[in-house]
Amino acid sequence: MTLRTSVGIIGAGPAGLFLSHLLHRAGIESVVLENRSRDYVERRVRAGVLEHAAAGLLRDSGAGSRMDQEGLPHRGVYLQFDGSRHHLDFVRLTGRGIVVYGQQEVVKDLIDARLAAGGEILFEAEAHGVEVDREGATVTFTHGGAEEHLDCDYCVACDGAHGVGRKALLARGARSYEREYPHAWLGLLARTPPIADELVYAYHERGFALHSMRSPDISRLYLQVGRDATLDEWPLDRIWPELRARLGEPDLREGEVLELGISQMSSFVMEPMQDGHLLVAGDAAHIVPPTGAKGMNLALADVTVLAGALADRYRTGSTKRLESYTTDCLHRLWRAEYFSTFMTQLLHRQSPGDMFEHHLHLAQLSHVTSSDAAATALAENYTGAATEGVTLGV
Ligand code: RFL
Ligand code: PHB
Repeated sequence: MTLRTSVGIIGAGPAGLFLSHLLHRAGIESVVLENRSRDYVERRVRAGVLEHAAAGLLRDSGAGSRMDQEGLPHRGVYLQFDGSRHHLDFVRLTGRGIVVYGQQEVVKDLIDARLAAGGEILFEAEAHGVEVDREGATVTFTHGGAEEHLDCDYCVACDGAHGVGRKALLARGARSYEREYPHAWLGLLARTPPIADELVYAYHERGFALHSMRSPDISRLYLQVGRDATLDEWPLDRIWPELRARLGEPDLREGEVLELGISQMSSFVMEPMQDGHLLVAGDAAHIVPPTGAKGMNLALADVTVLAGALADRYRTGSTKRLESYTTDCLHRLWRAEYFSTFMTQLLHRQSPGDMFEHHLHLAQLSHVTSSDAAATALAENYTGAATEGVTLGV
């Protein structure tokens, strides 16, 4: 069977769903293909921090009402090192804060909004390849055991770092600038009350730890582990004492573990992010290490830019903004890469036992927490690097 739509979107993560939502607002039809089930994508635990403007994009697009009720507005974060916790007050430093709201909640809200508006999302529909010509694109996918085709004017691949969109662009000559890190993050979601009112980024001689949260009784906790670490090496009776030690919280209460996993850290930026009628957005176009909390924000910002360009194309016939999509995004992307690398370097142990490195970390952290200039630079990036200058055009 062959389906036909204006914009074919691969991937029902924040990028693909928000794009479909924005296109609908602009009166442009789209179909979303997602290889997982609805239940799976709504439960997948990932990011948790929305920049001030990313929260504004969701709100202004009409998809932010649950975020406004249940999201946790934070003024800043804590940086912890050498046995003390220092608050960075982003609102005082920059006039804007962040909203802590789980990515899977954003995904649920966007799925609800699309389905309520009659939008088409095909779950368990796996894209295999994209053919592009001068007129449009065709996505081949499997759905319900049958091979099908989606013909569209434009294909936007929002299918993550391992999807078909990135592969197709690389095969067509796009470059990918890449970096691997010697660390990974072990993450757990646990039914235990948060230890602090805002996020705690903790640098410790034993390695980095992050305390985040989802609600007054659910915490999201992370530990720096080695790149090749496995869950077998990290049973819960090793994880909890390690969290207590690195977070300096001897009373951190063990709670039911709702999710546990290890994710490796890497960076890449694709250039260009488009070739004719094929475009990529979100993690399909770039990956950042999670320390800067930028990935979901970048995904929402990319597709906001793209939706504006597509709206122009359908309204006026002009492809000018579509053609400049990559250049309109790159500055923001590299700034987010730079900041995420900076945060990773600032907070992670490179060579355990290297006391020179340890003292450099302490010096850098005490500068950031004692100088308003250094703190403001961090706060500007934390609250705005991914979405700076991006406004809702549709
Ligand atoms: P997604 O969310 O990966 O969605 C891609 C979708 O495409 C589907 N797919 C396919 N569908 C059909 N056919 C195929 N062949 C397909 N191949 C793949 C997938 O099933 C999926 O549903 O990408 P998107 O939309 O670009 O969104 C990006 C974000 O998910 C990602 O950047 C963030 O989660 C990164 N991130 C964070 N970002 C933040 O902004 N703030 C944070 O606090 C934050 N913390 C994190 C993070 C990522 C983490 N991990 C797991 C790497 C913390 C962690 C631990
Ligand atoms: C999260 O809440 O999952 C989270 C917060 C901040 C980060 C990464 C992840 O830098």
